[in-house]
Amino acid sequence: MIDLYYWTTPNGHKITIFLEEAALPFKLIPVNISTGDQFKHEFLKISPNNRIPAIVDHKPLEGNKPISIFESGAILLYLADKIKKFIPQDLRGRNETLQWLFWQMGGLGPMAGQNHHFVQYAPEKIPYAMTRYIKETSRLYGVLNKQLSDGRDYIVGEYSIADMASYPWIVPHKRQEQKIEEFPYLHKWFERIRQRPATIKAYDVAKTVNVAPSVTEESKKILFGQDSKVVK
Ligand SMILES: N[C@@H](CCC(=O)N[C@@H](CS)C(=O)NCC(=O)O)C(=O)O
Repeated sequence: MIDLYYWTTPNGHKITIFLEEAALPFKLIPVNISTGDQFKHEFLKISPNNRIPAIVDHKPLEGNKPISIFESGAILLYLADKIKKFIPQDLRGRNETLQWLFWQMGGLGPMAGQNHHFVQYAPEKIPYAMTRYIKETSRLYGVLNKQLSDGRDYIVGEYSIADMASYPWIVPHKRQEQKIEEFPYLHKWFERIRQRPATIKAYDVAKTVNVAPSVTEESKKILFGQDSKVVK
């Protein structure tokens, strides 16, 4: 059994998408990041960066001791390696998948995250910051659109953890001030993933965990006022 420490955000959705695709049984443990659950001592032992998602696998392939993993990219890779699915098994396919997974982790995720921050949440409208991240998000959409432009259905051909990592960060395309129809290959890819039964199930799970998702003034203080004291 896998314990999933989860909240209903793009990085959380990555893992429910994987687990639903793989039909792996899991126990969902909500970590409400709007109320500060991510700073609890027990959670920090599993996720020292005070961020969701994290997992504990009670039945790893090696040994009897449970293994805990934080960072969504590391979790996706661990799970894909465990079941030998959603990552090609040949050298070239595996490395292509890792490049796009790292592209999401180091590029699309953080840049779209800053876009969300400055466009939706920052208390002041800072035109330079907003333009910077809207444009950078657009550039990254362009990169993904080009990768998909040779007629392939998914980022590395077959459906993989690179797609599962990227899709949840394209879901808020309107809030990111992107016109998805201007990226035709990306748009078709997005619809293809949106309609997969496992994707639908993963987003249905989210609705049961967080019935009224909203970022309040109180939660903004928790989410955006952190310094090193929160992990002491
Ligand atoms: N690089 C990390 C980022 C995780 C992350 O930023 N998680 C957010 C939700 S999407 C979170 O837990 N935020 C809690 C906080 O900011 O205190 C990953 O991919 O796992």
